[in-house]
Amino acid sequence: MTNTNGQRLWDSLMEMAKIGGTEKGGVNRLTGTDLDKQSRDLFKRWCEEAGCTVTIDALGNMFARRPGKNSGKLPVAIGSHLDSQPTGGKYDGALGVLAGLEVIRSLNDHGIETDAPVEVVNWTNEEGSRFSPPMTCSGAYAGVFTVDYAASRADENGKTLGEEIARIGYAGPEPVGDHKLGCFLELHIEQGPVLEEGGEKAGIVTGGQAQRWYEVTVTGQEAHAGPTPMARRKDALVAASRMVDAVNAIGHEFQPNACATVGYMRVYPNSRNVIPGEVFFSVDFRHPDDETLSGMDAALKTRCEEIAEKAGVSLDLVDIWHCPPTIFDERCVSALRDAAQEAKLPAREMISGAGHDALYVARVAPTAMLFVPCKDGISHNEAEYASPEACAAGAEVLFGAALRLAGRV
Ligand code: HGY
Ligand code: MN
Ligand code: MN
Repeated sequence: MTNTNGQRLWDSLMEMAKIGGTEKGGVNRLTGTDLDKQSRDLFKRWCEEAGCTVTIDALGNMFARRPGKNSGKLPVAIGSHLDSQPTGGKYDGALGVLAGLEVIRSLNDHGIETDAPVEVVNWTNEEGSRFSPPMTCSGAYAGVFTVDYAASRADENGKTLGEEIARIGYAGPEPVGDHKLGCFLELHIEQGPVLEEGGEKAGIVTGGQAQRWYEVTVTGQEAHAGPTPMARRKDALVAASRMVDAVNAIGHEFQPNACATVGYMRVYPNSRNVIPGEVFFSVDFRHPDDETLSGMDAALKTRCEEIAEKAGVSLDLVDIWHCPPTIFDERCVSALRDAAQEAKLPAREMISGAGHDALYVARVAPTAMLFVPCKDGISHNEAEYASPEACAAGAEVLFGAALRLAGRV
């Protein structure tokens, strides 16, 4: 017998996944789009149907509060994000938000009054796909970014996060950061293979690794693909390709644990018979240790400068984001660990390879995360899958941990 209703959670997940659903079974629900609005509207309706009061801050962060006996206490918050990657999966973010709602629904089912209020949170723009960097609005909430910086982040068409959140009607009245939380729990699929390979059903997440993001612009010279001799070319794409190879080499050289990715590239003018004059691309570096990440940073800059010099192109390499390693709060970690034990789930402790809103919320409130396994560890892919049992187990552990932290009257 469980406290939570796994079938209801699964039904809500599948209902939410219809918003921005893709042919391959994933979701494409980018921040500030009409689909983002639809997902927010649905979430808000469900929360209000569950008796919650929903407040929204100026960047669209949504807080759905279930009252506790002691309204003066700061809430136990549970949440994640409803925005997705362009070829995202049904579970990344949505599971954390809807499992939080399931905890609320289950507290209602059992007529449980908690001492502290319990809240469900949807953070704006966790993915950083349309508007970089990621975790922008939980970052602004935590004071890592100014609200103006977050609102000013523009997509490739020049539209800003602030304009788009206002356009969809989710620029709320609450000042960002004013909505204080007693603690924050985030359930997420692991997005890697560790739990599935280890046979565990729960990951008690004790922290997150460090990250650095860069934007690189390589400028050569457009010229005709026919009459221009090879020796006279300033081919921005050839130089950028060597830099991409250098990024990958750095990832392999800084093992164990380093991750290095170029996920986004624009070639200009992108015409078949023109030697590319300009290439813009992203770099995503990660490592659990900040010192080692700094070593990767230095290697990137040295090698890209050497490649540019040799190719006769110019280089503009900009550090756009650094998120140092995060250590989560022991009391929140223990609540999750004990609740997993109570639910008789085989669990392991681990740190998060992916970034999550929890990494920033941890700056201003005691925070911890819970992972559940996803099939083949695949995520940021339309094939992303977590079983109904894994999702239900995650909600059950969240319920137990939230009750421990909020207190039962
Ligand atoms: O990039 C990340 O790790 C997260 O999915 N935004
Ligand atoms: Mn996520
Ligand atoms: Mn993600």
